[in-house]
Amino acid sequence: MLIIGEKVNVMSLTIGPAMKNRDPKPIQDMAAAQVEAGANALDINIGPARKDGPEMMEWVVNTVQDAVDVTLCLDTTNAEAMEAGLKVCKKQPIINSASGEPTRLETMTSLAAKYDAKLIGLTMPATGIPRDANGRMAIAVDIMTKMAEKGVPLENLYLDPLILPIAVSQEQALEGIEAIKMFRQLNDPPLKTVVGLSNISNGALAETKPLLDRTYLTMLATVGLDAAIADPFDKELMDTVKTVRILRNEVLYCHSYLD
Ligand code: THG
Repeated sequence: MLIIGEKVNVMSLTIGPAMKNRDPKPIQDMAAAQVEAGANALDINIGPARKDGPEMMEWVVNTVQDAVDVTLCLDTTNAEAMEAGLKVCKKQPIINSASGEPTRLETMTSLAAKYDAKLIGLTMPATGIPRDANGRMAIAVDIMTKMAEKGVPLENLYLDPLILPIAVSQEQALEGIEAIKMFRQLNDPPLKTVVGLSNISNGALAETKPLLDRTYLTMLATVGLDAAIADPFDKELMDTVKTVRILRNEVLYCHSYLD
């Protein structure tokens, strides 16, 4: 199970202004602290960045790379900004993300081919949100087909069911689990899967958020989830991740496996 730290995010009250003012310190501190806390990769979320997207993404990627040496997951719908970031990544990057929307699917899969990047395929239709696991599967197949057309190896694809908040659409939590099961069956060896874990607790009370996140992670782990965009500063979540790695036989057990 791979953990992609979610905290370098333009929505954050410390990171947003630092991105705008090109102030490296808060961004580098946030990157280093997440890696220290156990993140294996970092999501770099600059939002839609309509104004100076390419220049902003290039600067943020270089800033983060000066502080840490992990895989970067570039999170923007702005194609020019995505390409500017991909150009300067030192390690094989992850494009976050393509969706079922035809222009975005075409552009992001082309970029994955051009830069030998991994790609998160968000199984979100051109309009609205996916209704159930079957709706998500149809988009997953579209994304897979486009990947094959561009010659991107399927092992570079992570399918994302798009997790919705439990407080808003309670019936969708199990559809997300079902989608992970079904995505894996699309190929042999199984396709890889990822979720934005904290989507599940978005809008819930602060005291229940951590419990919602780590219980859902455990349920997703049971059906084979490969990666999660998550909060590495949630200590109990990270202990759960370590325990999942032991129970799935990904890491050799020893009594002090939490240390
Ligand atoms: N799939 C993919 N990418 C994604 C998501 C996904 N990127 C964005 C998002 N979902 C995951 N990233 C974040 C980043 C930051 C926060 C949440 C998700 C965040 N949340 C507030 C916090 O922690 O304080 C709380 C928000 C609230 O509950 O009000 O900062 O699904 N491919």
